[in-house]
Amino acid sequence: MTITEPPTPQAEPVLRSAYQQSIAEYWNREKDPVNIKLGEVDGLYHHHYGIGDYSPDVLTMPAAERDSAIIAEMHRLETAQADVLLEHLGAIDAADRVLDAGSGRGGTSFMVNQRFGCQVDGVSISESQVNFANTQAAQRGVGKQVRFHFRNMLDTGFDAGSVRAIWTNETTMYVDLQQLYSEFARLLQHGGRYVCITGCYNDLTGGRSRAVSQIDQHYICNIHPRSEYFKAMAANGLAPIAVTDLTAATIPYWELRERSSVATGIEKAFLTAYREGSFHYLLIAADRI
Ligand code: GPP
Ligand code: MG
Repeated sequence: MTITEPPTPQAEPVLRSAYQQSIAEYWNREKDPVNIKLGEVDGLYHHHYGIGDYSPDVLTMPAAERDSAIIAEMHRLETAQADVLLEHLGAIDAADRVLDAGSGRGGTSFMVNQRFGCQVDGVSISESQVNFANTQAAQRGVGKQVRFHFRNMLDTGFDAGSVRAIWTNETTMYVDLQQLYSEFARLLQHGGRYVCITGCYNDLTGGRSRAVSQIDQHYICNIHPRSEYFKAMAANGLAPIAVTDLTAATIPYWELRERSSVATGIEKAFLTAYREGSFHYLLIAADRI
């Protein structure tokens, strides 16, 4: 009797569902001035929001300077948000490897590499974002240290125990948290740190408010309730060490954004959701135990 080898299993496709394909299409097409013009301020392209007070002077500047001053101020607040995320990553050595899960155009990855000198891998299901971010890495001269991959954060293919830290900067609303944290638990070294900044809805107010549903619809995402984060972390060996409610700190960013030339129309929904208490802007840092 001859034993035939089973055929080599085909590598799983990066995009696993019609839903993931629609998200990839959205981000492959996205060239919104609210992200591009802000990124052009200093070459750090973010895909997250801002925190901290803005300088009221930008609103009373002469018309010719006003618009670019507001854009620079919004960019400063977005970079301040990423700085807070970095402060929660713990001790990272230059020899460490870290993962940006949902890396967008690379802004947070470059800041982490600049601060810690470590190797950063970013994953995104948008090939346009991956190409954009890799071009940025080459231009910045950090192409050997900061690499972006067309991979799915639910199944990165990276080795178990290979990363010291992982962060998700406003990306978890696109995925199932149990699946995500099961993958993170596999990737993180014992004692490795996970930092999440997210918008989540308030379990206490009972389900998704109208404003939260509008945000979901705008970005084709599924905002999770606050409680879901802690359940999924606990179930996957991630023990929270810090939880910071950034809601009050992000409201000025949205107020400024609403008055800017790059407003996208979603500003009112964020302001309503935050002010009525149906939605929180949360940072959670957790250790892999
Ligand atoms: C995108 O940032 C962030 C999301 C799509 C996730 C939604 C976030 C929540 C907190 C619910 P972006 O910078 O690409 O968005 P925009 O184009 O609106 O600035
Ligand atoms: Mg943006």
